[in-house]
Amino acid sequence: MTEYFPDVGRIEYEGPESRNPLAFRHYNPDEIVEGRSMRDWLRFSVAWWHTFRGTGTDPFGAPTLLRDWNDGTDSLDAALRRVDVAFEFMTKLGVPYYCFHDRDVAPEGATARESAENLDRVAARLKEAQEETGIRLLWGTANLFSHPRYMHGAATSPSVDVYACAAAQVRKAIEVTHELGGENYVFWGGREGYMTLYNTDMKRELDHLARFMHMAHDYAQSIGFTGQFLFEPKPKEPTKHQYDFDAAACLNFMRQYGLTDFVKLNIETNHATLAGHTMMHELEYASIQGVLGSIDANTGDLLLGWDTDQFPTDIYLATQVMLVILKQGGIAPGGTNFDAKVRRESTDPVDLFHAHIGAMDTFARGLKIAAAIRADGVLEDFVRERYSSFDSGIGQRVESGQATLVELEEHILDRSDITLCPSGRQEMLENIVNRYI
Ligand code: XLS
Ligand code: NI
Ligand code: NI
Repeated sequence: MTEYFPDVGRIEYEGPESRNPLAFRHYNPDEIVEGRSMRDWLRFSVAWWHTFRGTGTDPFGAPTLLRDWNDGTDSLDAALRRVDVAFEFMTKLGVPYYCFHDRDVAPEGATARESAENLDRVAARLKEAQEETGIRLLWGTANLFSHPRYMHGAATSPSVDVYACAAAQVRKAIEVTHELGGENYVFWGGREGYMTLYNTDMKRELDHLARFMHMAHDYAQSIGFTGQFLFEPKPKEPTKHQYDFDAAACLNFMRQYGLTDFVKLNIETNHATLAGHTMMHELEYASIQGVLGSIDANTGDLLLGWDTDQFPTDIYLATQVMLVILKQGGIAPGGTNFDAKVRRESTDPVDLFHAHIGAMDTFARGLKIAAAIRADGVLEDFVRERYSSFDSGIGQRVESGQATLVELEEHILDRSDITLCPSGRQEMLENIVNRYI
């Protein structure tokens, strides 16, 4: 069998002192943290589209990532060959999961029927490769944004024919995800939004999108797919305003249309920052409402205002992510999917290894640091103390719903000793977190 990465062997854990760039210094899959292995906390996944289909094009330039396995055609042969490439890569990396869009793994045909047949051919090969390697599918999804027919959206298209094309694609993608034992199914509304309200019936578009998701769930149930549905927020790009703007907008939509019983959120770092939030904010917001389902781990660039999808290397960021995930008790059946691409100047296949190794080590460090912070209880104790006036007396009556405005007024009416509450101690807490980094 052809080897596509002949110069790279299995990536091993060598510990923090290692100077081997093709080894893990922190990700030690069997190491136990808070009673669970790193592998199980982190549930890493490789994104098929970026890693095996990425070409390095940008709006100004042609492909720079010229891979042996991408012959420039979108043939079925190339698609089948890519399965070998991917499973060699993922096996050497030691990653337990992968994710794909239907069109990443198999070529689009002239009709929906032909596309479905192509997908079946590749799925059969994916299934074999999964069985040979033990690598599993974290989630599948459908690409409802690349084809020109989706220029006005897919489940929010003004054309019912286009809506039906999207339905056919999603039906098939769910079926294949199910066949491959996928643990989740993702909706990212690539063009589910608008460019101008002058031509848009927002109410009808939102109604149609919700109907679409209900139909997807009905279909999933009819074939016995019990995986988790995930909705992925993103504020803009490609459209000017996406309906799935951020966690709050998604959750409001899910509640309005009765979707919360079967849909959770897949939160992506670069999308959080594009929406003007931190990743930690989005995760915490989703988690406290019981809808944090999975993460797309990447990062944006401080100076670039678009979705640069870079590999995460920031230890503070990973620590903040893992603080929320540990507090939630884990993220399964979701995982940590590297929805990230190497820069177009990183032209060698080995750069794909460097990128993933760095990202996995960054998250492993984030996990260890977050666990250490939690073990000492430094943040938790401070926060608990900060709200302790609500633990008893009238504070407790507020929380249990017994207190009234009149009673609260009486509580302070004649008092002149109301202080500027205790200090928030932000700088001290930042210094404490730095002790653990
Ligand atoms: C694009 C999205 C996409 C989804 C899957 O910005 O992040 O990659 O994760 O369709
Ligand atoms: Ni994503
Ligand atoms: Ni993205």
